[in-house]
Amino acid sequence: MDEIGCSREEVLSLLAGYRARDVPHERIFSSMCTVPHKIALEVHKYFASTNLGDPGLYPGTAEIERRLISDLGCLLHGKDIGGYATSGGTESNLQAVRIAKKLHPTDKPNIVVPKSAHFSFDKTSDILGVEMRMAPYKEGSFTVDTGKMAELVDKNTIAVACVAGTTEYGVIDDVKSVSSIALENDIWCHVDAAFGGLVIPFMKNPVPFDFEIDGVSSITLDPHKMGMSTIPCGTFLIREPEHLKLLSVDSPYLTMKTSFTLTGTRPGADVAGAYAVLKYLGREGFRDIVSGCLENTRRLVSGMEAFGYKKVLNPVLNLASFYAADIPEGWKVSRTRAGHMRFVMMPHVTRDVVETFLDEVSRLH
Ligand code: 0PR
Repeated sequence: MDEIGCSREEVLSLLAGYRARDVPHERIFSSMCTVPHKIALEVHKYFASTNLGDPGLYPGTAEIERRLISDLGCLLHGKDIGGYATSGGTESNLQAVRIAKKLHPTDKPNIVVPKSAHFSFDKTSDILGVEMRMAPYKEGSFTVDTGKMAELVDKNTIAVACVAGTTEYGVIDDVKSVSSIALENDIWCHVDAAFGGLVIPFMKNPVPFDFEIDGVSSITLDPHKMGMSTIPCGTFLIREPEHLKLLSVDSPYLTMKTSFTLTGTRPGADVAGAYAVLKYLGREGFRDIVSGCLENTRRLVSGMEAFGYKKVLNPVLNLASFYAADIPEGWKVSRTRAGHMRFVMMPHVTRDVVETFLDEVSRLH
């Protein structure tokens, strides 16, 4: 750190230089985050100094968090759903397993997750000392084989999890069958809808994946993905709010005397921004955005097929995958563990972006 500070202009120009090295969003197909909605950005600044870790000091911002959770809970067919705003899907998944562990004390706890489970479950397993058992895919699909999943459950299983909008292929597990396994064994059922939670409800004829299904205990849904909030904003939604108390520790000198969240200091800015996006767009606005992303996904697939690239599956959500493809210079496309090219068709991937990309691909031939 320098002894003497710089001028505002110097600082801004220094930082702008670093920012210019980042990949522009118009070239990013590999991210589940996107350019925040303009209303989220505006609100973020206004709430920048708020800390939800001490909600008694910010009762207004705390009320926004409650409304965010309640609105998302309703969207996911819940009644009086509990929860809180997390730092993202990783924290929400971890908290679900923490609760399951408290509910089912055993010497050698295990969780059964699909092969598609996000790597946050590996972290969860490591941190909590809970064995992670991976259920394979159903033959010819990228969704979990629920029969094999049931076979992996034993007396030490504390939870089963499934994914609604998998990270790699954007497919949706059979949540109903997974929740039946949970109900039969009287264990926790967690649905990781970090990505799909703000896509599936806005599709035509959405498949059931949420609190509408009896056995579902908790859901991860990230506004910082398809909710176009500023980063970081995840949510952890829980059917029985009382269960959050299992995570409570004393926080005697704060305005709240107990704390069940994982982090202490928690930003209110992204939470207010996420709520602003919900209010501003409404269900209608989200339906438009989702339908645009799905349309662009179909356009990418048909464009790539025209060049002879084979899709791995018919896209379910706004995520496309191909067996192999030549990618023009400067574009960011990721590969799945199986080596497939993966395109996440976020709101920043506009029709123009898709056409520019396809045009550049055409010039490779
Ligand atoms: N659950 C699912 C289904 C996810 O896809 C992700 C992250 C998580 C949980 C964890 O969420 P947090 O990262 O918020 O803790 N999915 C993306 C991924 O790993 C995250 C991401 C976003 C990665 C933007 C890269 C990127 O540029 O692919």
